[in-house]
Amino acid sequence: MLFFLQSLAFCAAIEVNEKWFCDFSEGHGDIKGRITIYEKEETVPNSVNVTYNEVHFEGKLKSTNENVQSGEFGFHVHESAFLDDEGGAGICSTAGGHFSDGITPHGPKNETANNRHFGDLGNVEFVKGVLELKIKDDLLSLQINEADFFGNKSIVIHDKIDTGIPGDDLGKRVGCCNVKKSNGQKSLLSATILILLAYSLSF
Ligand SMILES: [Cu+2]
Ligand SMILES: [Zn+2]
Repeated sequence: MLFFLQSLAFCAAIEVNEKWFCDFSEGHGDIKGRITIYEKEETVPNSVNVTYNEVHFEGKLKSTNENVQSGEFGFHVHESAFLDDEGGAGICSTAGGHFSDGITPHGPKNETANNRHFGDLGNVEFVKGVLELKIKDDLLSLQINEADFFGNKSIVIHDKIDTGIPGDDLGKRVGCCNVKKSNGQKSLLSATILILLAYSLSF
């Protein structure tokens, strides 16, 4: 019985990672597919207990845009969730500008916090219209009390490479998705209950 409960708890705990998602199919653009987003604590190499959080973005996207087939294209977190009705201003226009503190300039992903927007995730690489996404970032956060929380914002893909140089043309917006919390919260709760149950039975 105990083993059964622990196995169950383990299965539920794996699901806990899938707390957020972003579905490009909601964005009316030329990019379709859904990505999973989760935050994970990492330990600084060669340290005993110095930790930092890293946000992971994973999934597979497909582009039907003729300009976005093979190559690198700008990928950013933008400041607002886009509206279903863009009001004729163009695909993903209501997503606003890049998510930032309003002070720092635009920059490449590998820059430090003071030299790029929170949302500057650089570029992603499509091959024949397919993006196998697997990136991580340590500036953004999924903790609601943090200044760099992006759980209520959007992700936008552009039809040009992002050089990281402020003022350079980022190209048109070809797809976007709104970051949303998945039902993973339920499994977090059930995992907690199962773990508690398993432990109480083991004593
Ligand atoms: Cu952008
Ligand atoms: Zn930017």
